[in-house]
Amino acid sequence: MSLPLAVLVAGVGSAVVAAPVAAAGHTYVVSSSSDKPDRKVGDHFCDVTKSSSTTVCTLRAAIMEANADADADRIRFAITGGSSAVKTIKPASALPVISEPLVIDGTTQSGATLNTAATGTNARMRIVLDGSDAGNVPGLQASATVTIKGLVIGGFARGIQLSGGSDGSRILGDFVGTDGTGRLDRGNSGSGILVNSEDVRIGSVARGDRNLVSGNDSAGISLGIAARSAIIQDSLIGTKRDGQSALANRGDGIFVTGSSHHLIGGAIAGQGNVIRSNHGSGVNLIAITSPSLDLTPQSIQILGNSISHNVGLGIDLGGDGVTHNDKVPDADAGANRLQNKPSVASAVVSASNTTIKGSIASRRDRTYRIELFQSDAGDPEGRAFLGSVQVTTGSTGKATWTFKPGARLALGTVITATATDTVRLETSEFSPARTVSNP
Ligand SMILES: [Ca+2]
Ligand SMILES: [Ca+2]
Ligand SMILES: [Ca+2]
Ligand SMILES: [Ca+2]
Repeated sequence: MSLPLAVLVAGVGSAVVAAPVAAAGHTYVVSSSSDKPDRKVGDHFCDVTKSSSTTVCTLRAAIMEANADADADRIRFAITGGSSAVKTIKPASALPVISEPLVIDGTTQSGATLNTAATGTNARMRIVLDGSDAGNVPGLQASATVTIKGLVIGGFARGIQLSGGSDGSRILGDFVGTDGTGRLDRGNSGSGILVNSEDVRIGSVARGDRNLVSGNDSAGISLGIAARSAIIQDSLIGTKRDGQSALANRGDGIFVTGSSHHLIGGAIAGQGNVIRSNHGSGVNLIAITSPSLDLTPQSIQILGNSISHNVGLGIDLGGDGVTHNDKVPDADAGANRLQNKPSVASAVVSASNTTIKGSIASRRDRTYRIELFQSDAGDPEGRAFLGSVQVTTGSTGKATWTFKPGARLALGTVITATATDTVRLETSEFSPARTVSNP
């Protein structure tokens, strides 16, 4: 694509030229839940009929038109007919791979609303993509930058597949692997979401962007070997729409194979995910190594999440169960460089407050973010984020820390902690649990 000269010289007096962006394109409005193809691709007119007086635009036809030029297009929904407020699109075969920049926005359908709830999601979903007739194919697959918003996607091989070329894509306010109510299992037979591109964002601190990724037969979200710098925030992974009842993904909640520099959750309130009840681990980091290849996940921050009731570990570095700490200077190799976890030495209640004390032994002269969590008895993960403290190790590579939660914790509450290296941006597994006791 070439830009007009007027665009390139805009901003007279400045030597800086803005990065080229795809030209604003067309908006295609899906009016029918049928699956017919566009009748004449490339005329910027989404229509599946021969009639000159009637226009019928399907999702398949709209994607075909959007793919026909390099402009960044939008697909909106105004489907009429049928008795239900929820409109279900059942492709009879794979939809076209999205090959040009595109926004597909299911929240444009009448009656759809974004989540406003603090916990769970109360989003009203109105557009369902049902893969039960499509064969073993992905629901939406992209090789260009896409925003996929406000859609329910279930019953496919994978719900959403972001392949090479889809850098910068956004997955916001979607239900992947459930029905439109967010209560029933309509899992995709593989991962709910598979990412193999860079700078992909799944959810954000905005409540309306909260995704529900549950009921899938493999991982909820899989970050594959070609992924880099993904951000996964404020999404519900393994629960029903209430954010609590189990609707497990049968693999890990988040599965990272051989890719690096991701942020799962975040240090700002509202960025954490709920990762709960999955049949694998909550977050699992796996290296892919061979004599000619070293794809070991590094620089993966896991911050401020609620991780609980998963069958495996809350966080598993290496996919091999509990990884034990090595001695200072924590030089062992592996996923997240096998960052040592902190130790919680005591968690004691008085009449008015709770004091948690612990230690870390890792690299020398390094600052760590220690995150503290509250969990349920018998579940040494991190159900409720309590807060964090920063500590710096000296020349010994060791430091102690003290943390006082804002509220007094009940006797019997289980406390765990993680450590995140603030230079390498790598988070440990959860520490062994310590039960809150009397002094
Ligand atoms: Ca057309
Ligand atoms: Ca286009
Ligand atoms: Ca491990
Ligand atoms: Ca280690």
